[in-house]
This record gives sequence, C-alpha cells and structure tokens, in this order.
Amino acid sequence: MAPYFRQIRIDVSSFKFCHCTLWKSDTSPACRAVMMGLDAMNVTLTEVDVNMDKAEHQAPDLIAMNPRQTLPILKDGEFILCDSHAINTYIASRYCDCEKLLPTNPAGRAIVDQLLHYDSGILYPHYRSCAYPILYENSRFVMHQQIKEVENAYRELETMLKGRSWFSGANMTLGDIAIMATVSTLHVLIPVDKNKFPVLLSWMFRMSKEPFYTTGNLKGLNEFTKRIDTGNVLDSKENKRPRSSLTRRSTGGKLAET
Ligand SMILES: N[C@@H](CCC(=O)N[C@@H](CS)C(=O)NCC(=O)O)C(=O)O
Repeated sequence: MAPYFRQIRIDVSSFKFCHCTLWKSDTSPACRAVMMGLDAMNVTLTEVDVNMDKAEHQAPDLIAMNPRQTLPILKDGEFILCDSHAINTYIASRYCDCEKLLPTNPAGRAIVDQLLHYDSGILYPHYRSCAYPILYENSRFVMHQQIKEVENAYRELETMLKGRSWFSGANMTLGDIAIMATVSTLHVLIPVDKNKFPVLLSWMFRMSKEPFYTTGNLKGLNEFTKRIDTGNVLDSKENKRPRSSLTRRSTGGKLAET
C-alpha cells in the first residue's frame, strides 16, 4: 500500500509538552504561524481543528473564549489568548528556552516585536482584503489596487532583508515565522516576482527548507491554494478529535482521514 504519510524523523526527547489547547484551522495563515512556531520551538500541546468554512469558529463556546470570532485561540488553564503573535511569544517565554527564536535582551526582543507588529498591522490586513472577497464573497480575482499595495509591501520586505539572511539579522526568529505564514499565503494570490523581489524570494526558499515549514505550513497552504483555485468550500473529513501537535508533526503536517 502506498504510504499515506510522509514520515518525519523526530527526536522525541527534545520535546516540551504543555497542557494548553489550540483551536486552529490549517487554511488560516495566523494559525499556521502558531503551528510553525510550536514546531520550531518543539512545543507540543493539544490541537483542535475548526472548519471556518462551516462557521465552526462562531460556535458559542468559541465566541465565549474569543468574542472577535477569529482563530487561533490558545487556552492555558483559565488563561486565554486570541492572537497568533501573542500566542507565539507567550509559548516561547513560558514553555521554551529559545533565545534565538525570541531573544530576551531588550533590543533583540524589540526587533522581533517590530516584525510581529509589521506582520499584524501591514501584511495581514493585505491578506484579508485580497483573500476574503474570494473566500467568502464569490469574487474570482484580486483588484489592481490591492496588487499594487501588496507589491509595495513586497518591496518593503525586499529592502528590509538587504544584506541579511533573516529579518531579525543573524538568526531566524518568530518574526520570520509570522511573516512567512502571511507572505507564503499572499504568494498564492499575488506571486512574488523573482525579477522584482529576488532577495525576498530566496528568503522564502530558505524558510521553506526548515522542517517546521513542512510540518506546520505546507498542508494548510495547499488546502488554501485549492480553496482559492476551485472556490470549493472545504468539507474536510478530518477527524475532529483533539490531537497532540506531536501527531501532526510526525506525519509531516498531515493527519489520517477517518
Ligand atoms: N491578528 C490575528 C488575526 C486572526 C484572524 O483574523 N484570523 C482569521 C483566520 S486567518 C479568522 O479567524 N477569520 C475569521 C473571520 O474573520 O470571520 C492573529 O494573528 O491571530
């Protein structure tokens, strides 16, 4: 029988388990930023899949946790967080000793914060205004003005990366991960042109070689692409039982259909 999963070799001894639950949807770039963050930090928690096409994120128990009705949502005991950037930095400072991904020195940390705010305040709204009309309003294309604005953002990113391997400088950080989740998704709608943005594209290529990209971003990005290309609402048969991040990670981001 052909293997359904791409097996990934994982060193379980380096894993950190935490008693948190994450509600997420793989098509969502914000949720994929958290999944990549978890996988980069080797942190394992309980994950619950939510189908936004079926408005499951508007279920009363989720609205009680997040009145904004967005994903991801993280619950740690009685503590609830509803923003991917805040979730990743919380997990890093609470459960992970990962100085490189989230420096503790004030300047290093401020640079990561700056990138997270850039993603949240500039890139993500572009994603929303380009993708939502296609996802939810039967539109079939991205408007010219939006293409120009996204290309302006690509130009800024290209300049920010000049002379450095990662957005934060010498090390890849949670800032790179947040930006990759959004830019890889925008790239589906408005491709990053290799002639105009060669530095940005080679950074994307470098990021795509990281193991956490395969386990945390690829499957959802493929689903998002299919959703954009076909317009079909996802009717995932995936098992809705809460599962460990370890299960997702060890199967290359894929989970068995049941
Ligand atoms: N800034 C938030 C954005 C969250 C967000 O808007 N998530 C989208 C999915 S990518 C969502 O849940 N949308 C549902 C809706 O707006 O109805 C974050 O980074 O978590």
